[in-house]
Amino acid sequence: MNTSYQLFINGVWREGSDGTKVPVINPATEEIFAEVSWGTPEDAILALKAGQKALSGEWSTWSPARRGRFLTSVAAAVRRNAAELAQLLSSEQGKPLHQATSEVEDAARYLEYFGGCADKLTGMTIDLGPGQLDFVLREPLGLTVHIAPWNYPLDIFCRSVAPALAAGNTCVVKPAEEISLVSLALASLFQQEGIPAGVLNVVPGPGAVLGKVLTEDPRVRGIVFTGSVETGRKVLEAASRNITPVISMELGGKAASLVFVKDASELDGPVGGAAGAMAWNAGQSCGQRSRWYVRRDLYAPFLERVAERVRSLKVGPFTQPGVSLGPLASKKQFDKVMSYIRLGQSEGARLIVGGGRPEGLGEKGYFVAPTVFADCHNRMQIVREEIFGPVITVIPVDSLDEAVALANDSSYGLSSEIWTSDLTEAHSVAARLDVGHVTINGSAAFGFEVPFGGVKLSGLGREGGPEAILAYTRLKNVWINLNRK
Ligand code: TXE
Repeated sequence: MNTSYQLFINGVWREGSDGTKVPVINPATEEIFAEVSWGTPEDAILALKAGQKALSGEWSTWSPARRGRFLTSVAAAVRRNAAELAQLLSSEQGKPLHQATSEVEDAARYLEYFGGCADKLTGMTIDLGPGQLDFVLREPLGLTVHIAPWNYPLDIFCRSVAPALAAGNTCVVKPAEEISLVSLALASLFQQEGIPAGVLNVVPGPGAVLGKVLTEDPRVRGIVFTGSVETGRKVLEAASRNITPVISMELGGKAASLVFVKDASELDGPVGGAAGAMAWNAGQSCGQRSRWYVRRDLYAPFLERVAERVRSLKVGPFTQPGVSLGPLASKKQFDKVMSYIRLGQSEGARLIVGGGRPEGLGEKGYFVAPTVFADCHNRMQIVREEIFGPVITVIPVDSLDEAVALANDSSYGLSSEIWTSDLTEAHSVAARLDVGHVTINGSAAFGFEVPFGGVKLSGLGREGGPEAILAYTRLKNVWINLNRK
């Protein structure tokens, strides 16, 4: 495995201009296993200049079909290198290998999906009457900036870079401080497959410093951001300086799951869903079902079965076989989650299982045992705020109307779900949940082919699906006077 990583600017690998190198820590062992060069504001400007210059270089001669074929070839390269990418992702982010492998495949699918969209973009003509011809061109926005988080670094890189490149834009990517190696490894595959210099640039480094430079610059014609609400507000403020379009902002959530199956014999699905909400990415997912509103007659058996299932989850480093969940990605996230666990207890929630470090794993590693809080209510901070860890809250409810009202009583609105065998109930709840994404009888329907994004504080814009790529384009109207003498 490579142990020293550099910035990728204008097709060249380089150190940051002030020579800063930062150690990269394996969150399961707290040991340093690599180092990465960090960029400075000067490096960010170099990347922006390279991206802007590339717009009129060789890249502008590539047909949409060629851009599409290129992205497909990068997808194939990602698959050829899947084992290595997954190993790197697990090493720096902590998720078990099977989850890292699934994320690598997701990254390949985004590249493939938007590669396929590249030559399907069209403009239109508008009939204004005789003597005139009016047509509408669909053009790329230009230089785009992509600020990525650490929870799904490969997946989120590809879900915005792929449509941006498919539509003919150029990109500067700023990965999260904690997790940037996989983004750089991915960039090397783009390079290997022949991306022209400057079309894709990756600048790791301090978010507050680089993020400000990248989002305030007048050369930038589109910004994509995934991260916290607080930083999202800063990005919007910075973008307002030059009225730079914000293509999408995905700012997390506090997804609700409504358990309304017929009786306790149908609890397998929701119990598996609750365990999955804690195990997948150790709960560090924007769509994590963290609030469980359970019909009162199902409440006791649900809690009993979830506790039993959670006790069977194996927590540990990705190097151990059969691990269901790994450590949290960083010390910062570990401290945040542990403080919410303490808060939950002081708020009066009943701890059913978990509640601290798992036993038998020693003192090293940012491990948190899957934690279930029962007897919660909507005024508790653990129910209102995004914890972003393997913690769920469970709340008994007496009716579907009450469950929908409580689910919607949140400043977030990314996604939510219902478990039910009643089709009418399912449709009615889907219509009433104030979120961008609803699932019924399962949580897994996130994907490349479907629009994903939120309402309220969860953000704006949609990633994925056939319309997502349109947000990376702009319309230009052209009118011709056909009667010129
Ligand atoms: O987020 P930040 P953090 C939530 C989750 C998590 C919390 C904090 O609850 O616990 O946010 O995580 C860059 N201008 N989500 O501190 O700061 C930063 O370098 C521009 C949910 O990591 O928002 C990183 O690349 N960019 C979420 C990115 O913003 C700036 C995923 C996100 O970091 C910047 C991640 C600035 N001023 C966290 N300051 C989701 N939606 O899934 C920092 N950054």
